[in-house]
Amino acid sequence: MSATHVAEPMTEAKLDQLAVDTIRTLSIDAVQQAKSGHPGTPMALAPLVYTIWNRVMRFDPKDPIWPNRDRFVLSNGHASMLLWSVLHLTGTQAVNADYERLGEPSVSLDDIRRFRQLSSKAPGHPEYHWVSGVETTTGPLGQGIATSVGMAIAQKWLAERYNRPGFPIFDYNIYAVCGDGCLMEGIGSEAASLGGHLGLDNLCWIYDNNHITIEGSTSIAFTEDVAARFLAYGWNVLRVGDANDLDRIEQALSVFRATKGRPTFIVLDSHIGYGSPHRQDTAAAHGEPLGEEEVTLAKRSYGWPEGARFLVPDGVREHFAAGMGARGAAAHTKWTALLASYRAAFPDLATEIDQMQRRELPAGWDQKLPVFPADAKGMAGRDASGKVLNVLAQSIPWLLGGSADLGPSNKTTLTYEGAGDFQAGHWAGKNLHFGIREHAMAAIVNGLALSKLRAFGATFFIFSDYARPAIRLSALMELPSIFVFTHDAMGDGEDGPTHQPVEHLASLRAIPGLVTLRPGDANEVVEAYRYIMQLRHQPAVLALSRQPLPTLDRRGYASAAGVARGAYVLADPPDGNPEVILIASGSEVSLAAQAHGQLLTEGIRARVVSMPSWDLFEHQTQEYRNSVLPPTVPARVAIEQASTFGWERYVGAAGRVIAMHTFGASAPLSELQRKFGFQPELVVAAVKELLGRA
Ligand SMILES: Cc1ncc(C[n+]2csc(CCOP(=O)(O)OP(=O)(O)O)c2C)c(N)n1
Ligand SMILES: [Mg+2]
Repeated sequence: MSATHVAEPMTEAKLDQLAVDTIRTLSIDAVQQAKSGHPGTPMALAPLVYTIWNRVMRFDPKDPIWPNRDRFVLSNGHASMLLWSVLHLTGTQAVNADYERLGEPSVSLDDIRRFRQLSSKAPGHPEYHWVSGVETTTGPLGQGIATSVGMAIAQKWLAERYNRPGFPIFDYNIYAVCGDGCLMEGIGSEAASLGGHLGLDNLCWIYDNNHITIEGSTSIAFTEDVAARFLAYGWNVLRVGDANDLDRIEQALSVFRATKGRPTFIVLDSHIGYGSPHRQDTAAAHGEPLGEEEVTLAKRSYGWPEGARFLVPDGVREHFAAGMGARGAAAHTKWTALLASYRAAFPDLATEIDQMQRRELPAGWDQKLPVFPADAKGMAGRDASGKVLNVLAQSIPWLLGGSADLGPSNKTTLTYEGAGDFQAGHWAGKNLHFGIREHAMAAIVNGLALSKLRAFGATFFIFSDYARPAIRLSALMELPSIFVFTHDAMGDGEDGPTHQPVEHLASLRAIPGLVTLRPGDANEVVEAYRYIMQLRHQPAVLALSRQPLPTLDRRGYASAAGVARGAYVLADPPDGNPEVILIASGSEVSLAAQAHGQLLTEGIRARVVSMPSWDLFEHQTQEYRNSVLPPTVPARVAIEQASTFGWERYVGAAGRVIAMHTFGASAPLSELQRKFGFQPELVVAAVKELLGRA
């Protein structure tokens, strides 16, 4: 008699467990191989991420940029192996920055083997511009959850503008996972407060309540009642007491989807390093490889083949294909058909959706941009900006934004008929009220940009510091976010040094890829916006004056179109052969122009270069740059109401920099200008001294 061994059939529950443990062991192996990374949180949260992805989320791995997909944000970005595992196991496909499908996996098993190595698609933290399927770059704690509020605002706005009865073109949800760090960070609180105020019921945060951060137990620094805090913010708060209970997690997620009028916060009690006998529930599980011995013990606890490395057992990929793969494909197919009939019924709206998705602009978007007449009294940069924004917001339906409670000062309020305020239930409004929350504002602007809207956020330039980490991420992500900063220098005089930016230009100019523009008059403001609106993969900062600046007579001066090149020759001596070059930005451009006139009368041949953007200028050809700043003219004076830092680059060792060495002072602007040297005669004196003609 012979017996044939029949393998036990795999039940759904067993496949679930196998998939969860595959995420765990891929994470463990990748960190061990790299000798660097964070194994503990993926080990704990594999069941959560598995449940969201395979049971709940509507996401088509074949098209990770399908506009109506649910969004998944891993705000505790150090647990990136969770994301690399599920992107790999679902077979998510790669797309490039031009939205073309590349016909290859977003994250291959080889990438995971090369976790944290050069050119691997499994880098240390989730990187939006680098790996398809990553919805936003995370790692700086708190940024992900704050950005998710922007994504939720975007969904509400898109649904309100584009959905029609029977046509739910945009009805997706946003899931964000966060840890203790995200909830300790101020930005997390700012964003949660605004999300609760707006009643964003398309937004679900899941809190990994493991009581562990790097220094040990949260009992050393974080003992508040987090759930009570979220109740107070107006969120629906749920608790799942066992992070391994897939059904309870799924149930909580379905409560979220049924909840109307407020966002959902799920407290998930978990054990960092779950399954590792010596590391579980310790800070050591957070950021160190387990070590070979402990890897073996952890695998033994999962019932995993102890010697296997990077094992994806038969049936796991198929299980994801049958779950998320099938659900996502069906939803996507249905949506594509829906969009086709929508296109027939609402062709104009469908065109808008197409253009927005490709980051294109509607035809004629810049036709109504103003041209400001010459005016010696002039106009403040912020006022010109307000006029331009009001034109652009009408010609570009998906341009929206707001201020951190400074709308009346920033002049960013959209005042045309029908612009409206964005509030709970008034989802079509184009004026966002961020409240006094600059950091969350900038992250939310990024979330809107990630959702393909064109968005701006505004505050005083001095408080760009409060937004800087999110501005930096916009550049890292290559997003066309727009930051409008007014009161760019000493123009608010009496407010004094607390309100006078000094080092901010230098610090923003230092961010790679960020376009920083400080226009010199109203027409330069127009040209700055014309340039910014055409950006598809770069963020921009505008530094605008509070006080009126003369609107230059462009019949006598060069056209403001030169703004697009970063710097241009505004004025030359009559024979075009300068012996000295004055370089200025913003409010100092008209000052340089005045000094230029005075110098000419004294027989000194000066050129004035308006330089609104170092970054744009650096991207011009050497030939163009030499034509603006000829190497044969070493006598140069830079004038800017900001830190001197960096101007040596353009004036050279022999040049002069009229700029700030201190934090300014509290006094009327005219007195400050005199005290700090921003007067035509002082510029003239500096030039004469430089030329040895004093
Ligand atoms: C803004 C910011 N500050 C500090 C860090 C460094 N850091 C990375 S993870 C971490 C601890 C996070 O603890 P928690 O969020 O509880 O994550 P867990 O260890 O539980 O996964 C810290 C301090 C960071 N990434 N971002
Ligand atoms: Mg923790």
